[in-house]
Amino acid sequence: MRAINSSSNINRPCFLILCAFTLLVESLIWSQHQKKSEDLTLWYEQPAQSWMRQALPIGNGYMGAMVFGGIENERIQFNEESLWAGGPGEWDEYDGGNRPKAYQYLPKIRELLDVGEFEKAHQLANEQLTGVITNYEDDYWEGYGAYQTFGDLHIETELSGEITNYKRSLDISKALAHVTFKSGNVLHKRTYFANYPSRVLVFQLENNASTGTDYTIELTSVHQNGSYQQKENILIFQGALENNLMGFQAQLHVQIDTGTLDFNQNKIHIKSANKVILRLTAATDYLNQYPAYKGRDYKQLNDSIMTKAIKFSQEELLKEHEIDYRALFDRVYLYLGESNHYHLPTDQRLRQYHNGTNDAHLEALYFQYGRYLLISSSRPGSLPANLQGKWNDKVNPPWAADYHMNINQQMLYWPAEKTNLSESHQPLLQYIERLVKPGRKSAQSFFDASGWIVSTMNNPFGFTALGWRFPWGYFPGGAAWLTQHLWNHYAYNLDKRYLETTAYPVMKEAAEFWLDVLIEDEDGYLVSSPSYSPEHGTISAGASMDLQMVWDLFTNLIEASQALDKKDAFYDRIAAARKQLLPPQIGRWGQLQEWKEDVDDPDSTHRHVSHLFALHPGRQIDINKTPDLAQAAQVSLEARGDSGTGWSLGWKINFWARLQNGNRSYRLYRNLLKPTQNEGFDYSKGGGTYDNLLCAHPPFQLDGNMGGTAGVAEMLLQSHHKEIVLLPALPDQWTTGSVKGLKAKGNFEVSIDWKDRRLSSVSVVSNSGEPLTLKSSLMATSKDGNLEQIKEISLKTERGKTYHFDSNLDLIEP
Ligand code: FUC
Repeated sequence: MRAINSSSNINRPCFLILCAFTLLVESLIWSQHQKKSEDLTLWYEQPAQSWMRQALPIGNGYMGAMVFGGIENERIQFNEESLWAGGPGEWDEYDGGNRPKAYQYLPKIRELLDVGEFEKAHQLANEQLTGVITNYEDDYWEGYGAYQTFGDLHIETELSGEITNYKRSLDISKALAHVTFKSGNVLHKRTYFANYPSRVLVFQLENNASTGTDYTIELTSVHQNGSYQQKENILIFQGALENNLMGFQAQLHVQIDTGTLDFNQNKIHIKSANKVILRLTAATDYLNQYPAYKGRDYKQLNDSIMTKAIKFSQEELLKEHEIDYRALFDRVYLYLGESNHYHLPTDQRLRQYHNGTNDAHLEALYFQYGRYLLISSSRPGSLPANLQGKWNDKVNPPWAADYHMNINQQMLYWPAEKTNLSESHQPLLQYIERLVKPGRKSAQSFFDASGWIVSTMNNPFGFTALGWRFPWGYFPGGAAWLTQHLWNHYAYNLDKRYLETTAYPVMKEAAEFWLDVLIEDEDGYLVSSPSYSPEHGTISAGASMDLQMVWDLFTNLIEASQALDKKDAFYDRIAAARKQLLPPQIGRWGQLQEWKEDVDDPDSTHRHVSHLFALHPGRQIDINKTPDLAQAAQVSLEARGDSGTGWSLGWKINFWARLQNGNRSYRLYRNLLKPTQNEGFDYSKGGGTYDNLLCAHPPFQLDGNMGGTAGVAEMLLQSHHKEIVLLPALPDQWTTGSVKGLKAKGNFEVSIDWKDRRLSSVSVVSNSGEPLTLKSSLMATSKDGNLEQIKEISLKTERGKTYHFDSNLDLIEP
């Protein structure tokens, strides 16, 4: 009342000015708010002590680097993706691990399984159905190898005066890392980025001291079989791995604005500079070509990269980087709500979050971080991201930082198509094609079968054999699972040429293996034998996961054949075999059976939940289409519990999303974001998240990050069947939000705004002009004001058009 009275005393121009001022202030506050919620920066108030937990990753697909942000002594550890020990260079008789004629023992093993002699079957399989390496005992698997760290840059800065205003940050919306601080009155600013088009890492050191600052830059490496030389302003580190004589070279170009430069062995002394620009590139003679895996002219490659890169200024390289990176990253926007913790550094924020506070912005940041990490570790022309992406500081990293095919490698790429990063999927897709040649030989050696396989562990030298120990090494289904990626690439983008010339032949050969090896059980069902549910239980005949993966592969092939109008004899064979597969079974405690025998232990909380493949990433089990099986999957999932290693939590987020239980997915997402310091292998307490938001298996594994990102996408949008389901697993916490640019099968890009758990608006870009079906389990307000179930809508679309829908999914335009 009083306000109205007093305003009536103000004359009109004053009142208008006041209104305009209020509006301005409000819009400023709002834009600040907006700005904060859009700020995607990880930041810290202290340098990193730990590579694994705190250093910040940057990468251009080919190379990765971890920035520590040290003040007087900065360390930037770097990698080149192909620097691998092992393979043919290490061992003359290397043959991808194959054991010639191992298949001779198959009938005996199957016979033992048939009569229930599991122990004996296991023993024989351990002796004969295993891959060959030369040293099984130590941590380093000779004959297999491991991904290697390349080297480190150490930057020593001459400083005087008190250090203040320190900040270390990584802005993932621009893929830019910064370190800033004051030393006395001198401001120091460092900028780091990884440029993909020019294939260089760029580091800029700036200071505003009146007479500049002295720096010493040192390039070091644990690889001793190398030497340093100077070529103009380039320091070249050239050598060969001692282990397999893989040739490698790094080139570091140094540019200064003022002062002097002096090269001495592996060191560069800089005096009185205000600006130092470092360009770093590295390559090896590795070539992904069976069987030699060698032959790239890496020195020439580096020369041409560096010659071009030094023609560009730092600003030009930065601009090129930002344009290139943002073209991918900006495709998806996510807003899940506000935070009260914008003012906190990321490590503290993570702890606050764990203490139970809400921080929807941190949840969105973690989602986007997965996209950042995928773009940074996987670009067209590069190798696929491995267990640690491209980041590794060891010669003997956990699990060799290899390509693990019984969940990890696939999970790494779950977000690729869904979060609109199809280009980053390409390295995996091309890598899969390259596995076919060595994989044929493995199918032949171990099974006398046609087609191709890859098993639990794979290195970039075509190790497609079964693993060297039973049972964990036994997973010939790796190939069937991988081909799901080829099919998905088609299903999301509808490139028929790709399907016909690339995906279909590789999928077909993967299926040929199964047509050869599946056997009829006593009830006439087709089963695999021996089979093994990854890393759980013992070998048997008819482990559920095998059959679910085969169902998936056969189904994808059937759909591929339909799309290509290829209903030939092979199509008929696949269709008939799919009918004969042992279907998923419901067991004695209502669970989905992990094995053909009803022996699941209700107390097992094992991290692998392989028998739920059919629920996710498969589509054989669906909450609406097969509700009984979905219910059984839920029973199994309840029994496994809500903890697990990093990737296990990631997978469970996706499972619950497919069961349309958003609150449970959300609980698991929170568990994934549990802060941890554990860098070792003790994962009995489960996984979590390090200060740098990298996932702790533990130790660090990138798959959990990607499982988390894919899980959020899965909560917001599903299209595993032809229809698109909007917000299928929206948790209570995300009452109001917005997601833009997620991809759905059928080559659609979908944007959704929602408020108070009701849709506000939906828009769909139809990139291929496919028929569109939309539905949502959310309620809507009907025209007469009642709450009603949103109806399913279907319409024809035209290529290139955008379709806008209102809160009831009624089409507004076009
Ligand atoms: C599989 C998992 C482990 C780990 C390793 C890299 O063997 O069972 O948990 O993730 O891969």
